[in-house]
Amino acid sequence: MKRAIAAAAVLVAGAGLLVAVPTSAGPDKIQFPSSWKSHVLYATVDRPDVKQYRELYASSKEAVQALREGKPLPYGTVLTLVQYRAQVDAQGNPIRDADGRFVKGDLLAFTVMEKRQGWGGEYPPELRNGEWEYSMFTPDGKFNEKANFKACFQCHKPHERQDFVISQASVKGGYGMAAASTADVKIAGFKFGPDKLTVAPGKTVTWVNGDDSPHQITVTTGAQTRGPVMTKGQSHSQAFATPGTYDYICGLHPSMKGQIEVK
Ligand code: CU1
Repeated sequence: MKRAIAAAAVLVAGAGLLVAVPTSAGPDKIQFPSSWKSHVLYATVDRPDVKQYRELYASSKEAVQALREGKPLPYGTVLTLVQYRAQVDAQGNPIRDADGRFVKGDLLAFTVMEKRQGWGGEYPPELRNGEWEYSMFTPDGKFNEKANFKACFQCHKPHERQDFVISQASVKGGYGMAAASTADVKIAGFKFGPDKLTVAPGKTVTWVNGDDSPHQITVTTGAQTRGPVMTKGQSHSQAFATPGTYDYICGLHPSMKGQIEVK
């Protein structure tokens, strides 16, 4: 009897703790979505820059519907990004299947974003992603405490208008590419086209992002300049007044390289 009372007291104390202690922000709020295989596969992504093949799962049909309609996702939504190594040939280049897509190799990691009512209030406005939290897990479902969670918030922040879900661009139709006709450099498949461009001094160069993934023009020659993060269909323009050779990369995917020659 004594033991039962003690146990009850512990239970009450535990419940009291849950109520009294304010929730703290952070990845530990998210549990590993062990049933991810039964979630809805809504997109697959080839990532040439890191040689990965990725699958994107949503925890409900309603969440996928909201993505398609460009609406905020329902509370309780869990989006799971499953990252695989892309299979490569003898030269280390990713192998492509009959449809030109990457082929799934070893499982590398899980990255999860989850939205619950009231989450996120602890973050400063410049970092907060609405009511989303992010977490990362190893292939065997263990929490990856070494992950840089701040980077999740920073990278998703420019996608506020699509409820911070970068992959919405791959699901939602109707993204106008009208700006593409004004592009000097088009971005497609994680490549700049052309990757080398020669212009006269004073010319304004316009880049247009045709990828579902965001990109960011970052000129590395001279004083480094970082353009805004471009989501799909967005453009960035920058004038080059002084003759010279200017190297640039994508600030989000530094393996993407390009060059502007001004002469
Ligand atoms: Cu990029």
